[in-house]
Amino acid sequence: MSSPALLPVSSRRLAALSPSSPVSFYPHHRATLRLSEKFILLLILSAFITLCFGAIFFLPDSSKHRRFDLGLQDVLIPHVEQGRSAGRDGSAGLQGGGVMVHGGGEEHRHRHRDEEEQLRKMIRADHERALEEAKEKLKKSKDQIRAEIQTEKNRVMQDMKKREGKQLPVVPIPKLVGINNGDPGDPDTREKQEKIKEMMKHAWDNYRQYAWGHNELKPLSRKGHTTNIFGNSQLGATIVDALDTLYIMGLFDEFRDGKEWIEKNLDFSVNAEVSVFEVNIRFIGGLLAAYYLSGEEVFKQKASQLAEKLLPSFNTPTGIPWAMVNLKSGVGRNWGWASAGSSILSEFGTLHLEFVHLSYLTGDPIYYKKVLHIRKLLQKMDRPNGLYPNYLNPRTGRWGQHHTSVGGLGDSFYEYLLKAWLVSDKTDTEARKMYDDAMQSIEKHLIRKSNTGLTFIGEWKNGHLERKMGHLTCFAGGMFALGADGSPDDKAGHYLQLGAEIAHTCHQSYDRTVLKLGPEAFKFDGGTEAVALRQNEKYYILRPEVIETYWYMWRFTHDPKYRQWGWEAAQAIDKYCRVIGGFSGVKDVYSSSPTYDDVQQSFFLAETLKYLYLLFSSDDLLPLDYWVFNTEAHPLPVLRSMNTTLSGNVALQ
Ligand code: DMJ
Repeated sequence: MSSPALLPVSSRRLAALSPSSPVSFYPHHRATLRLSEKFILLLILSAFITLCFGAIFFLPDSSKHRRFDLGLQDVLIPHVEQGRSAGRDGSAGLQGGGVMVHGGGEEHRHRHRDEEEQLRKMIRADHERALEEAKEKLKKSKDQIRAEIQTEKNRVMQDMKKREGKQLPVVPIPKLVGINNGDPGDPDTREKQEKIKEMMKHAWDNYRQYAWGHNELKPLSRKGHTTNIFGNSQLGATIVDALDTLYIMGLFDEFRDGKEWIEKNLDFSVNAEVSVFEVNIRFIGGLLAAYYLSGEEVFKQKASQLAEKLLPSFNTPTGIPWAMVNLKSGVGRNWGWASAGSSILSEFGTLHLEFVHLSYLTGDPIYYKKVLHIRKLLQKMDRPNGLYPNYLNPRTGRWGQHHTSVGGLGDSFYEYLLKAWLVSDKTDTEARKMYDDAMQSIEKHLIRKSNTGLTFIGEWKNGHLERKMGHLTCFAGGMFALGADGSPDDKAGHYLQLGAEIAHTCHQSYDRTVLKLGPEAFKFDGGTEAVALRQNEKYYILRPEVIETYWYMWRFTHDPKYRQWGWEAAQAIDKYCRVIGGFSGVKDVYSSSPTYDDVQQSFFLAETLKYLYLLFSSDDLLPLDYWVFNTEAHPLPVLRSMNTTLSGNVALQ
């Protein structure tokens, strides 16, 4: 079939060009011929294209593996390289050096498939591991994220408040320091007062020289010291804790030095996990007291900056704060040693005074709401024998171990119930009622008389009374005296008497030692009365509680024995705890040649020396009608105008 379409191109061209050809006379016919030529060309072209596509799709594909490899190349290559190098040093690796090595033959293809399979498994395993890790991280950071969100919320709230230009309450500056700076009047007492001031200078000057900016001083090593309660960061705890004592004693140059350090160096945006309780009582309490005494704004600012940093610790399912919080991340947690992940009563229950003042000064109700929430929660809970156990789980809201103490782990919770009432100018009757109820149960279950008639406060542990009293418990003498006025059924005399009895017992714990300084804990078992038996309870670390009780008892009774007992303690401290580089705790108060612990605790300057100084001053220096001392002896004024806004019965909006 000689169809024109099948003529060779050259013949077709000739036919078209030849003048003698019949087609040249019939133009239409000529056009028809051209069209069929085009059609043939098109056919050839499409056949060619079809051939090409066929080749692409149907011919054996040598690049098939390559396309698969490329899809995972980013993931595969590191493994291949790994396989190669592993193979090189002879250790485990991919046989044949990995998938990128290709060869011919069935055997090779098999090996190739195995390697691929192996790689896929590795990749799957890697992905699963990465996924698990990511999940874990996500879980961990949830708390952190929540804390950060809360901190941010707080900041925004604060900013809004400021922008609203809300009128803050006028700060009441009650009689700050008394007439003639608390001059006691008689020369003998004045001399004692001066001696205490000299001891304060010795403690401060050495800290200033050897440990400036550190939390505490090591008076024998003459260098800085810190503990985990301050997150092991240098926050100048001694400076902040000592400020108001310096001010009260009229040591104004030292006070100015401290203020300057705070202005320039005290920064709470540090990656430090601190104790919420300790930082509250020492730093917030110390800064607020310094502010109220001196009127210097910087102290108020620093106190509220720190308070904001503590707020994330309340982000728990119950609102009971964690014991510790990281100042930077806001992540909180509890002490590892606390029963079943619990928070500690004396820690979450010792925030009220400072937080009420923070709300008062900043105009932000958040602080007050946080502590009021804790109280409301405690009120609702069942109490075994009417006693508050020391441990409470912040996740479940359930009590931990049933252990009750007016000493360590419980102490200042009771103190703050009473002081919440006092700081509210006695309008927070809810707090007073809780205090009175608690005291009733404590008297019934924990307070006993020893064989020789010493009144002591024991500890309730696992269903029985442990006849042991801690140095820390000795503060309770002062608390009973302070709470006597206003007690139910007109029992003021009874509580004042109870305070006197505790003061007497604690004095005995000092008097029965060689150094005339009290041990950390003492027993009332069999023939033992007010004496420590265990070696690890014989130390004295410059604690204030016994002297604190002497001072309250002095204020309420003016019985000269309290000044006498206080003077005995001051002399013993000066004799046995004073070293060239400051004051140190001692390890055994029953030994005539005691060894030192080499720590000058910040509370020695905040509390022990302050209470001693006040004991030898006139009553108009920080009168108790106007001031309430926080548990670290930082005086905060009674908020007389707060009765309608901050009493326990009125919820702040
Ligand atoms: C102080 O930090 C406070 O008094 C606290 O309440 C318990 N104890 C120490 C000093 O002993």
